[in-house]
Parts: sequence; C-alpha cells; structure tokens
Amino acid sequence: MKSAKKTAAIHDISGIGKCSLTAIIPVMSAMGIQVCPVPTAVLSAHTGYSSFVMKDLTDFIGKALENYKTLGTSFDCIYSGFLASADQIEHCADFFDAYPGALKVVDPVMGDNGKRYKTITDELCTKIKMLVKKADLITPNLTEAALLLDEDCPVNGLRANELKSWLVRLSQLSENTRYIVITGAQTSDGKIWSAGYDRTTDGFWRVGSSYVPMQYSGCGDLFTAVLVGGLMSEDSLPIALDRAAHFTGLAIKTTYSYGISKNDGILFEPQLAWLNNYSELGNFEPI
Ligand code: PXL
Repeated sequence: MKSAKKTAAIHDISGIGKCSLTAIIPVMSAMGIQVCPVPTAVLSAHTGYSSFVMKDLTDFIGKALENYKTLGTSFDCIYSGFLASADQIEHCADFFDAYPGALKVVDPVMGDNGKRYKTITDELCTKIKMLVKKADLITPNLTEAALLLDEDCPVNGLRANELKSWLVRLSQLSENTRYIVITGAQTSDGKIWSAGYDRTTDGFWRVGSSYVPMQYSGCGDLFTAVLVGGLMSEDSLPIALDRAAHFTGLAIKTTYSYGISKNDGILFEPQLAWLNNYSELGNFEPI
C-alpha cells in the first residue's frame, strides 16, 4: 500500500505570523510528505509581535514520544525547530535516539538579524549547541551560525569567500552531521545566498536569491521545510537547496509586491502548487 513519508515536526505553533508549524505543514504536505506535529509551545502570535501569549508544552513532548513507541509509529525524519525551554532539548535527543534510521534535522532557531528571539535564554542557546551535534542536517541562518561558532554576527554580511570557511567550521562541530546549510546569508556585495556542504560527496554549493528590502518572519522555516522535503524525496543537496531558494524567493517577492508588513508573514499560499510541479532549475553553483 502506498503511504506518504512521515516526519515528526518538533516546533511551535503560532496563531498569527506564519512561521514554524503553520508554514511547515502546508509546504511539506504539498510536497507529498505527512507532517506529524509535536508542538513545543502554542503562541497567540510569534515573538516578533509587540505582545504575545505562550503556553509551554515541555511535558507533552516526552509523553508524545512514549505514545508513538506504544503505537509502533515509525518516522522517516525527525525535524526539530523552535524550542520553548531548555528541558525540551533532552526530549528532542530522545526522539533522535528512538528513531536512529530517520533523517535527524536541527533547525537551531535562536535569532535573526544579529539578535536573539525574545524567548531564547543563554541556557537554551548552550543546549541547542549540544543538540546540533546529533543532527544529520543543520540549517542556521547567519545569526545562528555566528552563535554556533561563538562569533559576532557579521553586521554587513560575510565576504563571499567566507561562506565556504563558515560551512567548514560548522561541519567541524560534529562528524555526525552530513549536511550543513547556511540559509539566507547576505554577503558584503549585497547578494543573498543559501549555501551548503554535503560531507558524503565533499561538495560545497551555493544558490543566490535576489535582494528584497524587507525581512519577513518565517522565511527560514519555509526554506528549511522545502529543503527537508527535498532531501526526504531523494534530492541531492544542491537540487534541494535550489528548490528551497526558488520557492522562498518567489514567496518573498510576492509578499513584497503586495506591501504586506514584516510580522504578518510570507504570502506563500499562492505558490504551493509550484512545489508539486517542480522541475530542476539548475541555479546552483559549486563553491
Ligand atoms: O521563524 C522562527 C520563529 C519560530 N517560532 C517562533 C518565532 C520565530 C521567530 O520570530 O517567534 C515562535
């Protein structure tokens, strides 16, 4: 019997602002993947809004895992993202250990534009740095990559030739990690790149996106969801990067064209059909 590949998605759900599960579920579903949400927190609005209420679900995650073990549920991927408390790190690690054959993804959601998100404490940051060592795929943005490497966030972006050395340095955090991806990195020449390293093929790749003078929340979540969906569908790393960069870029340009505000999130819904009708674009290049 045909069944969809399944990922557990350990991430928050925010009522407004289109990030985390509200971005991941539609995107990966459009790519033919079943997303099984394991919510880490419920928020009325994401943390970029001037106010929000949040219900921490730390106790729920371990119980959900026990239930999946009882039910004999299998997963092809365990995908972790926004975590609401430092104790949630252990629960993610337990999920990874329970499914050793699954693709283990850590999106180390900690901040953007040189700043940490409001709920990310020092303790949580330290523990996320430990969790990334267990991952097959990590997907920091530039701010998060700087936090993982104990660097200051480069305010004017990286020099183009630094992208590769940052990928190398991130890959040195753990030999377990097959794929290292830096998302949406601005270089000092004003370009935006997503770049990745595949340890198995020893390949370094980058895909460029056009610059839009607005940064929408949820872009990283959308990008990573498409990337993970691609890798789960046997895309090579550069093909998956290309697919993710194209979809996210298209959604960002669409959003900008309508003058939508930064917090209200990306107008990606009109583009979902593209994910289902995708052919290779070839916009990636080796670095
Ligand atoms: O997009 C990252 C993200 C995820 N979840 C929550 C957030 C953010 C970024 O602001 O606030 C709740």
